[in-house]
Formats: sequence, C-alpha cells, structure tokens
Amino acid sequence: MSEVVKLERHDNIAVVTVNSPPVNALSAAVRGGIFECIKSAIDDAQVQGIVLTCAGRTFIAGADITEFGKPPKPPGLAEVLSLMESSPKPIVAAIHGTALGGGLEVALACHYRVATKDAKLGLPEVKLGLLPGAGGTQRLPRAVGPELAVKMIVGGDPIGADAALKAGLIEEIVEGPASGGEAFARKVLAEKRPLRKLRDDDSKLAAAKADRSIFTNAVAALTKKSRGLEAPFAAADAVGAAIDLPFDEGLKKEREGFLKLMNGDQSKAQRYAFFAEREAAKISGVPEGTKGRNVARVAILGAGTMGGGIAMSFANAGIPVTLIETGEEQLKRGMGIMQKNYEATAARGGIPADAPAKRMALINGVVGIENVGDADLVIEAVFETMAVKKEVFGKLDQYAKPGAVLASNTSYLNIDEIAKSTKRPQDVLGMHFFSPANVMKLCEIVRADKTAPDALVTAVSIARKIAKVPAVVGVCDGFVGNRMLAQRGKQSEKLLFEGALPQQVDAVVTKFGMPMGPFAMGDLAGLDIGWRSRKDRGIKSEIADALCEAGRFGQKTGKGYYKYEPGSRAALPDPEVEKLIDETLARLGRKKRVVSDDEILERMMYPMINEGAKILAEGIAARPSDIDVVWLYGYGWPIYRGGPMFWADTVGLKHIADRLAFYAKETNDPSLEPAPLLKKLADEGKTFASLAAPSKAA
Ligand code: 3H9
Repeated sequence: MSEVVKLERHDNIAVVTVNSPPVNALSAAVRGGIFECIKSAIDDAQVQGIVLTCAGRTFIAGADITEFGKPPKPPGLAEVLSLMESSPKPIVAAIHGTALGGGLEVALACHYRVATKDAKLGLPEVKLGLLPGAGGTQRLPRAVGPELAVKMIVGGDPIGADAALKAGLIEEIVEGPASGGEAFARKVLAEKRPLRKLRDDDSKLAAAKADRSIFTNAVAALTKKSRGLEAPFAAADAVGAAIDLPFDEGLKKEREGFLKLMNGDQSKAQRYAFFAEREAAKISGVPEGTKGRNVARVAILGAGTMGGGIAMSFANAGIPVTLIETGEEQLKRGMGIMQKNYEATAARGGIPADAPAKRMALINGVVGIENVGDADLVIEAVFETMAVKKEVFGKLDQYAKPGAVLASNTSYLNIDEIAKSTKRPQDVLGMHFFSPANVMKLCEIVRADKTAPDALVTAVSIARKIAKVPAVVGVCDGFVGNRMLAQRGKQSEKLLFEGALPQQVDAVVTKFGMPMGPFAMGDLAGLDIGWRSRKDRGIKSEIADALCEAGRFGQKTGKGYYKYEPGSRAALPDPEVEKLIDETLARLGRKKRVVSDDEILERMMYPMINEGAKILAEGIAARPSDIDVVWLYGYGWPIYRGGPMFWADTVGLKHIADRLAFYAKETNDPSLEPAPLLKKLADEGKTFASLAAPSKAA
C-alpha cells in the first residue's frame, strides 16, 4: 500500500487521501499511490463513488518541480488521469487550500469538483516558464470557456472558490473538503447524475469556434506584458488547439509544447528563481528554531513616497499602521497621496471598490514620534542622512516599547552606525524597500553587527506576510542591489566618453530584458540629486554635470538624457544631447570610437557580476541565489534569465573573468580586474552555483 496515498471505504464511497507534506506535490510516489488507490476503488464491487481529497494544508499544489529535468519515473500523470476520467464510477475532487497546476489538472480529470470557500484554483505553470502539461489547456477551456481559461493559463493567476463556482469549474462550495466531497458523491449517486467527462463536452467552446476573435482578443490582452517570454505564447497556442482540434490531438499538441518548454533555458531559469525565492527566506547563521517576535501593529516614520508606499503594503495585508510625520502639512499630503493611489487602482479594477476606504482605515496618521509606543515594529523612512537617522533612532530609544524591532529603510547608510545611537542595538536592522514600495516586491533585510537572531526572523517573516520577497544582506555601502548597480552606473557613464550614446546603451540593456536602461532610469529618478551630491563632495562627471547645468534634470523638466513630450514618459533621443556630449568630449580632448552592442552588454553586466563575487566573498550575501533574488524582485531582472549570478554561470565564469581583465587593461580601469573569487572559480572551471548547497531546481 502507498505511504503517501490512503484508501478508506465509507459504505459505498471510497475516499482516497493524498498525504505528502508540505504541499502534496505530484511526486512519482503520489502519482503511483493515486493510481493504485483509484484502481482498487474501481475494482471494489462495494464501491459506487470515489472522493479524491488531501490531508494537510492544501490540495495537490502541482507537479513536483524537483523532478523536472530528471529521467521520468512511472506512472506518468497522463496515465493516472486517463484511468480516473474513464472510471465507470463517479470521482469527486474535494479541494481545499490551493489546487494548482497538475493539482487542478487532477481535479479536472475527475467527474465533479467541490471546494472549500477559501480554496484557490489555478494553472500557474506559465510562471515557471511552462504550460500545463497534463490536459489543463484542453480541459479547462471546456470547463469554463476559452476566455477565462486564457486568463488563468496565459496569465497564470488563480481564482477563488466563488469565481470557480460561478464559472462552472466547481459544483459546490463545501465546509470540510473530505466530508463535503463525500456528501456530494452521495448526492451524485442518489440523483443518478451521469459521469461528466470534460473531454467529451465541447459546449463551452462553441462561441469561440464560431468567432475566434473571442480567443485572440483574450490572448492579446494577456500577452501585452510578456516581452521576451516564451511560455505565455506557447500556452496560448495550446489553448487555441482546444478550440481548433479534437481533444486527443489537442492533448498531443499540449504535450509537445510542455516538453519543449521544460527542456528550454527559460523554464530552467524560472524554476531556479522559484526555489531561490524560497531559499532566501531561510536565514543562514540563525540558531535553528529561532522564533520571530509577534507583530500586531507597525509604526512608520515619514509619510513621504517611501513611508507612504510601505504603509500601503502593510494595510494591503490587513496590518494596522501608525503613520507618523513631524507636521500636519506633511501628514496631510502623505495621506492624500495614498488615498489617491488607492482610488486610481480601484478605478482601474485592480482592487474592489470598497478597498480604498477599508485600507485607509487601517492607516492612522499622526504627528509626533512619541506615538510609536504601541508598535511592535517601527520602520523609519525619513530623510536619507546619517545625522537625521541617528537623531530619530535616539528618540526611538525613548519612545518605542521594549522589544520592538527598529528598522531603517535606508538604501545605503551604515546600520551599525545607526544602531549605535540606541541602547538596544540588538533590535536594530535595515528593511530596505524599493520604490514604489507598495508595488516592488523586494525587501533587503539588513543584518547589522549586533542584530538579534529573533529580530532578524521577525523582519523576514513580516516581509513575507506583506507579500514581499525578503533577502537577508549585510552592512556595506548600498547593500547588495545598489552596490552592484553602482558598477553598472560607472560603466554606462564611461561608455558615453568613449563614443556610445545614451539610447544605444539603453537599447542594449532593454533588449537583454531589463525594464529600463541606466540613462532612462536616471531621467526617471532625477539627475539633479546626483549632481548636488557630486558638488557637495567635490566630484565631477562632465557629461552629467553639463546636462544639469543646461537645466536638464530628467523627466521632471521634460529633458535629461532624452527629451519628453508634455504629459508623456516616452524617452525620445535628443540631437541636443548628442551635441552636448560631442562638445564635452572635444573640450576634454577625448576621441570617439564605435562601441559595439556586444561590448556594451559585457560592460553593463560583467562588472555587476564581479561586484556580486566580492559581495559573496565578504559574506554580505550568504548565497549567490540571494543576489539573484535581489535583482529579480528589486530591479526587474528578466525572470527568464534567472538573475545575474545564474546568468553568469550560463555564460561561463572563465569568459567573464577574461573579458573583465581585457576591459580593465583596454580602458585603463583597475576596478574591472576580476575579483579573487570570480578568478578562482573561473580557474577551477566552476560556477557560482557550486558555492551553494545543492539546488532543488534541476
Ligand atoms: C505543474 O504542475 C506541471 C503540470 O502541469 C504538468 C505535469 C506533467 N514541487 O511556497 P512555500 C515546496 S508545474 C515541489 O514556501 P506557501 C517549496 O519549495 C507546478 N516543491 O509555501 C517549499 O519547500 P521548502 C505548478 C514544492 O504556503 C514548500 O513546498 N504548481 C512545490 O507560501 C512550501 O512552499 C505551482 O507552480 C512543487 N510544486 O505556498 C505551485 N510547491 O519548505 C507552486 C511548493 O523546502 N507552489 N514546494 O522551502 C506555490 O505556488 C506555493 O508553494 C504554494 C504554497 C501556493 C503551493
């Protein structure tokens, strides 16, 4: 008998229960167990109906991703599903938690489905660079119609039980999954309902068969933001096959598409990213079993862009926030911006119409730092200078309750230094959110010298609770993300002095898959900030300085490295900038040369990877995959390239080290010399991945 799947008989109903923690993924053992138990139930003359349900926190959450890329083990999922669908006795899937991917495909091969109210049903394979490979693209359109199926398969987002009931994906909402499933099975028998096999039911495809634009429009809407990705388009093709081809042929087409994606580079990178994200939540160097502190209420200091965005992130997760400013005026402005932000999202349909009021009610705006007293976590998001931070943390010592975690949202300042201004450095750490904080998923959790393990665990778990992806990093200038970005910034500026244009550099970077190039990003952030800071420090950057002296501060002045039409954010190349660069180079006696796109890509990416190697050697990041998580969720690194360190391994570290050494010489820039760790790995023919514990991803 199977270890992970059990069969019980309650009178004439067989109950098959999968019990394979944590998420009942469809490992070979689970597939085998389901096959065996369903077959026994079919063969048992006493059994008239079958219920398939799961123990633990969830229904089957999908195929076991750790098996992908390894030699297949029988039975295949298709074989299991074919046995189930052709069962002469009705099978009811009783769902709770998340029925995802292969899990929903199992349920779709059942004759009926019921689910608990909080259940979620979806086919998220596309997020792993895949398409549903066990009939999902053929059965779901038959269950809910092609429009919703495209949304769920090409978009990858699950739907709740209410929506599933409305769409006909489930028959009933039940209280307990097993008991509800059993009661439903008895009803099916009592009412002598026919076996409902989705493979034989084309009724919901009729409209799209007559008018294919129903399907193509749905696909066009969903693939608008899929630049560079293969899976959404392949998934759409497979759903198209459900409309155009008979079931078995559609199934064949789906299988071909699935295997092609599974063996391709993009899905490998996306599966790696899935595990990297989960790995990042495991904090190295913290005693096992360390519990986080309870966080019921949060205080945020500063209602500016960052403070407001952070407050919204907590309110979105239902956690009450005290938002603190120094004056009524600033507070009113901050509260107003959040309100407007929420209303705009509701108007777009991004959140329910009553959400803005509900979420704003969770944010209590007040004046005065003395109001932090009831907060279990205080996040400071005030002006970014050490003196101001120290003053604020000194005051927190006085007003924050004992044991409250005290976090700074600084993007580069030394947290050890900040911690010194309190008598409780063990409670101090960094929580570096990325702008806009209510949207961007990354939170760098900065572990300072004296940060207590339980404070660190608290920050990581609260970040996950508010749907952020935490990555623990150490103290250094700019932490992981901005420290690496600074290397790219330095090279992009140097490239202008050698003959490249902003639009050429940006085009290479966006073609690679980043959402923006360094110059468009500079225009968005505002060029005057760096200009002022350079002036304060007596540093020159001739081209950037010349732009600012000409009043070109970026998007806010309609001109920067690019020009912008009024009301538009589209970056337009500007001959004036070209002239300004030429004049600057002539003044400095610099000669222009043709810079190739290949060189630009190497000089944008390799110095960042070099810095990543230094970050690893210094222990600022514990794992290469943590660095990748920072770039994936904080900077829009294309998920299908896995992150800079993963990508570096695919390019080859020897090649990267050689090219860096070449550019160091060629451009007379010792900072480009390969870092000792990179050089060592390159010389030994190793990868960054070899530094980490064996990855779960294939
Ligand atoms: C598929 O189904 C293909 C088919 O169409 C075709 C087949 C032929 N496999 O996220 P959590 C682990 S593709 C293996 O922290 P949560 C995870 O690594 C799949 N392991 O929990 C972690 O391990 P650890 C389609 C998995 O409560 C632990 O479980 N399905 C899998 O925050 C807990 O995970 C999906 O894409 C898996 N499928 O969220 C769903 N799933 O403790 C993927 C999880 O060692 N999974 N693990 O770090 C999820 O979205 C979330 O895990 C879920 C739970 C929402 C289920």
